[in-house]
Amino acid sequence: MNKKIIIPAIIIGIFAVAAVIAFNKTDQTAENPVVAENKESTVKEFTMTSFYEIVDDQPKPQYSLKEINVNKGDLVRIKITVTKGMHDFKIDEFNVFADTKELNKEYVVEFVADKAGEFIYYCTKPGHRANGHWGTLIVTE
Ligand SMILES: [Cu+2]
Repeated sequence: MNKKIIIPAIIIGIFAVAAVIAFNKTDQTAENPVVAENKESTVKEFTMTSFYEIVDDQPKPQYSLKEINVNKGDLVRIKITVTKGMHDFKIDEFNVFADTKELNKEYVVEFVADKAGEFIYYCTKPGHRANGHWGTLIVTE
């Protein structure tokens, strides 16, 4: 009589423990991506114009922002509007490129600054980088 009660009780007990373990595990895995997402979602947004002006009869192409500062891991969003000339926007190390060919249209590039250091963003049009169409992206560890 006793054994008939004890054995099912043990089995139910084992199931209950297994259920609690399984529940905790799903809970953990569900929580982790949320934590990771929060960590990555620090958005740093910048707005700049891209243009040229004439200085001493020479065209000086440039970005209105000469320096961009972010922290490693930030999601960097840069809004670029060309107001004069034909330009684009490139950062080699982050595989970022925007062919900003339409005047007065806002182009948006977005990337995660996943490495620290100083990087150059620049315009690939012939002669532009050499004439000043570039800036520095500083990613702090
Ligand atoms: Cu340019």
